[in-house]
Amino acid sequence: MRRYVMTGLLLVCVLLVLSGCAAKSPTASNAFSYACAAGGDCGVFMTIANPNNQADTLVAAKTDVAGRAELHTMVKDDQGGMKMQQVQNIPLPAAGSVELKPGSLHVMMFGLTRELRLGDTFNVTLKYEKAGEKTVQVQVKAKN
Ligand SMILES: [Cu+2]
Repeated sequence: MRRYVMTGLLLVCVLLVLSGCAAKSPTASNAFSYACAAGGDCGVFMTIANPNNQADTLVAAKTDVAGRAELHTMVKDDQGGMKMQQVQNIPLPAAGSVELKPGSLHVMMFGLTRELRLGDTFNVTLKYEKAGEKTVQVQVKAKN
């Protein structure tokens, strides 16, 4: 009897440890870009949900279809318009989500190595401070 109780307790402990330690990765969904010419620059947008009760941070992005990728946001310029500005990282709140969307935060790809046509898909690898690297598939959509 005592053995079963001990085994049961052990199992509960293992489950607690697993649920506490096996932090889930942030997940990016609805990743999209617009059609872009080869050699051009192109923004990538998506929603990133962080299911963990610990904050994480998106620190970098890279892709095979561009020379390099940066994290960007949009800020007001001196003329009252908007301009893109590089950010060092994008914070992901605990149990929250961040939307990368036109006119706001985005992943910026510079020097496309190929044309991105409507309906194409390509991969972008996101690097999180805690969760490490995760690859997301991006769909090339029409601008509405
Ligand atoms: Cu940009």
